[in-house]
Amino acid sequence: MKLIQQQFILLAFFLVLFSCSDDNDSTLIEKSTAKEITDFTIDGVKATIDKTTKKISLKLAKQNLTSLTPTIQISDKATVSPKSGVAQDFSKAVTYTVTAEDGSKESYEVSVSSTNTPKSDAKEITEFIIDGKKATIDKTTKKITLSLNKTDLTSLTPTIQISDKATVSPKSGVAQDFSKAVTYTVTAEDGTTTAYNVSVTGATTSTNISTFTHNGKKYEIVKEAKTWEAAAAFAVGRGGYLTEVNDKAEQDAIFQALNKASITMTNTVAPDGGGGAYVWIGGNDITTEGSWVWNGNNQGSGTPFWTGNRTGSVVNSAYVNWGRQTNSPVDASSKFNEPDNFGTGQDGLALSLNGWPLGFAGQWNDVDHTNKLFFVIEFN
Ligand SMILES: [Ca+2]
Ligand SMILES: [Ca+2]
Ligand SMILES: [Ca+2]
Repeated sequence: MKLIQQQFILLAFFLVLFSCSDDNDSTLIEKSTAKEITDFTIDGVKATIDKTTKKISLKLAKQNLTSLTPTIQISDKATVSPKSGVAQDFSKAVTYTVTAEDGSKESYEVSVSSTNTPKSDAKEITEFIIDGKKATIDKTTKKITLSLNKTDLTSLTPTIQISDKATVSPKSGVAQDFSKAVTYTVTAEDGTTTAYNVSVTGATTSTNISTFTHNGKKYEIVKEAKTWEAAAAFAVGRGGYLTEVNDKAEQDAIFQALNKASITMTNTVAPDGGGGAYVWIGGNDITTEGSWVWNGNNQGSGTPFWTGNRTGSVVNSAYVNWGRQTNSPVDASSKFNEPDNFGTGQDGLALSLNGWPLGFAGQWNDVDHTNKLFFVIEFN
């Protein structure tokens, strides 16, 4: 009985052993659970793989991330989807799923970023200052306006603030002629541009301008030294022209007003005019030597009034008051000392304030038109 019992136990043991042997096929050759991404490389750059959070990150020195092909190493016997060697759009995060041999899965989130930040398109003028006064900047119309308490706007130096990495032309700190609108172009880092229109309004009256009238017309004596051309441009900017002296009455009225205008002689000297003090009036022979014209707005060809040098002659009985030895009325004979086109050339018509070796105060001299002199504006 004991033997049978022992045999039964033995049989039962073998039965159990045998029945277990079917399962042993799988438990002995266990399927792998490994499902790691061990290496993730794009363009030769290895990603950082966080094994805990399953996040993979990679920085590339390129801006376009929409089609990048990674090379992926994974655990033995695992598979990955999407596959290694297949391009993906990394402009957003891409999820890679690794499936282990045993069918279990792990997801990795891959984020690629660019070390190339895009070039800035910022191109604003944020501040525009002249003489400490801030201009008004209209961001919509790109118009910049500023009013200053001065009459001479021909050489003002703005200080300009612009967007980071942008450039502006003309540059900040460089003087411009604001007697007319000036366009400033701002170029962003990415090469795009914005144009700003800058208008400066000057004072309408000033201690630098004395006004008088003659024969129903208004005149201004401007006590700011400019070249003949700049003076003409300034006159035009104010709605007038450098005065055209048509007769003795007008000449006398102008000279009388000049004498009352509190002019500091040393501020309006023509060195080539015997070192005397002068003001510009509207004549010149800039275009053709010896062809003197009234052209006080510096537009068109002007009205001829004198031909030749000091031995020349008037055109169409025009009034002239060239420098001469005695302060006598104009004589038809050749007694003028001017115009003499002295030195390297003299093409601007100046009225003397204090006389010079070849003429008296009030008389005219041709002097270098690039001298900077005060001037007289006539208005119609
Ligand atoms: Ca006149
Ligand atoms: Ca000349
Ligand atoms: Ca001269």
